[in-house]
Amino acid sequence: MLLFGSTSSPYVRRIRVLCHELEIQYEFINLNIFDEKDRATLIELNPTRKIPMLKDGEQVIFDSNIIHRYLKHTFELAPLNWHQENQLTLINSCNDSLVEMLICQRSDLDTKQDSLFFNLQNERITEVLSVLNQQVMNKEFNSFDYPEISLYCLLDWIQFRELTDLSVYPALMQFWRIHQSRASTQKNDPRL
Ligand SMILES: N[C@@H](CCC(=O)N[C@@H](CS)C(=O)NCC(=O)O)C(=O)O
Repeated sequence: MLLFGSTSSPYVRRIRVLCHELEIQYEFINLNIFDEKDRATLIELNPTRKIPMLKDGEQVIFDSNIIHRYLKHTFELAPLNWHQENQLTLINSCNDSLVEMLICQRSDLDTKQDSLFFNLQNERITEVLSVLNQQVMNKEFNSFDYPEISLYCLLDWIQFRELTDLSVYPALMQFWRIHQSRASTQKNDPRL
């Protein structure tokens, strides 16, 4: 299996951490999606033009969440329950908004301005992080399955890119610190 992605993407990293935890072998193809040659590879394989994607023989799977489902199905592992699916939706919504905001910043837009698009993203990010903080306090992220892995990758990416102040979410900070020492997260640290 080939996993196409970058070392910094939190969506790609989820799959790398998951494969490490489940001892699934794969080859990592590191793409810079803004480099002309690598972008041609991206476009050829994935019309959504987003990473990650997985190639297993002739089958190409787009989107980290579908790759997760594909791997669980292929290796006959238990799917997520509905509560975990909702946790994943929370994490994805916050992650997507932060990606959009980062792209706006890189497009030299003033993301601090009082406008509908930025206000909606900021509201979502703040609200979801506080719900996730509460869920961590309630011990609802207690194993290290895909929702916990996705949460860790989101938090570590926020810290790495300095996207928002996590110190106001003490349970999230503690969760982030605890999982930093795992071999599966250390091995694909985007800072290395
Ligand atoms: N829902 C997708 C989101 C993937 C995503 O947004 N990836 C970002 C990198 S972190 C990307 O490829 N962005 C390129 C773009 O937006 O043009 C997934 O879970 O795989």
